[in-house]
Amino acid sequence: MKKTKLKRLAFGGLVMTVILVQTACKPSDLSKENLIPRPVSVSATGSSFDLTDQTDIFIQGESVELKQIGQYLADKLNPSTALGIEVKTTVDAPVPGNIFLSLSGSDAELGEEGYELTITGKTVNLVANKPAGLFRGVQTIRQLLPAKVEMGDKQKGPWKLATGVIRDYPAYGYRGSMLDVARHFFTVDEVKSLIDKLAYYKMNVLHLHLSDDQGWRIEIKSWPNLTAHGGKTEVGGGEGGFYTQEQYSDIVKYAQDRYITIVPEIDMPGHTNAALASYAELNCSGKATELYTGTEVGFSTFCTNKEVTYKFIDDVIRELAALTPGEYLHIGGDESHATKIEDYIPFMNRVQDMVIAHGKKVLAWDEIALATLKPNTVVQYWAKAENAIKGVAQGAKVLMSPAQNAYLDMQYDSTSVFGMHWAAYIEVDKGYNWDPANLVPEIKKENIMGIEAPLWSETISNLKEAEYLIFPRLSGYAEIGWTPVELRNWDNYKIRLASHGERMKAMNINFFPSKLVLWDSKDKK
Ligand code: IFG
Repeated sequence: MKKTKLKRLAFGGLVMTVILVQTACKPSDLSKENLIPRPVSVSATGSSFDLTDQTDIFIQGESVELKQIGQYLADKLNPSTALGIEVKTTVDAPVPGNIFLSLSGSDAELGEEGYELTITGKTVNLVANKPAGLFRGVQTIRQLLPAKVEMGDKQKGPWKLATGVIRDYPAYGYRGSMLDVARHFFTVDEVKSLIDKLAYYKMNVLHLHLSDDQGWRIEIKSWPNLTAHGGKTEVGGGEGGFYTQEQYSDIVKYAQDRYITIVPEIDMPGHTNAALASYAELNCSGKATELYTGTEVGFSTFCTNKEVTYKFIDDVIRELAALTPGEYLHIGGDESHATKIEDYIPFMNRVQDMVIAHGKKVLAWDEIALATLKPNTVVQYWAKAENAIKGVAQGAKVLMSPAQNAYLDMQYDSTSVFGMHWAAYIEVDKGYNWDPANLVPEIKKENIMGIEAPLWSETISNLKEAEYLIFPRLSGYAEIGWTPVELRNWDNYKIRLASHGERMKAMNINFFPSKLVLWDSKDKK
């Protein structure tokens, strides 16, 4: 073979080798990772840390809480990586090649939920002021690994983390969603599955709409017929269901272990037919109503001028407060079209006092601003800005859930199978492209407690149908609640969202494949 040909072959082989070496240890770029919510600051140093079968998670000290967070991460990584990552304790930084979780009280800017993640070729160091911050940082670590890390069975590596430093903390302290378990009942496992996904996107509240015209879903021991009778059905006439107090406490703990607070809602004085059907004395007529399986609203009301009504409500609030570690109880107050305003106002004033007497703060839909708001009552803006503005005028904070931007039961477009469109069609871009602090001029950032995206369940009846409405819009609301508005824009977000299609698939989420997003067809990493 002529020398020149041999030389050409050798050169070709050399080129191939260089390309292979390059690709294999292609320096990664932390600033190009598709994190949602987008972090406050990312600085890349251009190399990578390899998770190997020698990698473990070390926590500083013996804290049970930190061990739980370390174990949570190990349990998320081991099924797909099969690296057998263990949680170990240490008094100081571990040997290189490991992940290290520690608390420092000294970084005020990070606040309660912020974290600093420093990744070098040798170590992964996650620091926060509080355990909640470590837990939020753990979600970032998950998202820095290839999407297949979320698979439940062994996947091919390598498992690399791009190196650099991420400093991150949320814009708002209340970042949540709501699940209406009254129109259609959702099982404990379905609620836990939703909690897992809220955690992945750093959300920290799940509001459970536990009672309405079509169903009462939480056991109240002093009024057992509420669930025995009022929990028997649901929209469309299905078998309904309810949570025993033990099951509700199981949900609360599952959420708490993920640094998510449950906010329970007992809607009143309207949206109360399930209770009125369960106890005749709660009706002004003294006669129990029939169970209702339709989807009309505004036709029911507690009898606001009977003392037994307030005895009932106090018993409900007492039992629910005892089961709820979170600081808020939600008392509804929406669409009380069957309650005269002159009865509604004293009713809502009196119920606020009951909630406070049981050691909780009040959350309620924006109509409550027509009453006299107690000092810590928060107004949840859903329909009428003028109500929320009245709330601000009374010195209340506002929880932003504007139906035309944030109602997850709104159809994406006119072809959507599930949902309604009385407020708007909300495609993924419309759900993302708004700023709570600039939506209503009279509601400024300092008046806003946070954001919540409610899912009403008139048109859905199981988790897969719920996921179709919740995702991918939820990650947009999570970013609105977490990321500074100056770092948010649709053109940047939709690229990051495109890579989350693979992540949502890996997590078996039945998301709506919006045509506005060029979904990654395979796991690019
Ligand atoms: N408004 C009602 C909900 C539900 C919703 C459906 C609120 C606060 C319409 N009240 O939203 O019960 O029916 O989109």
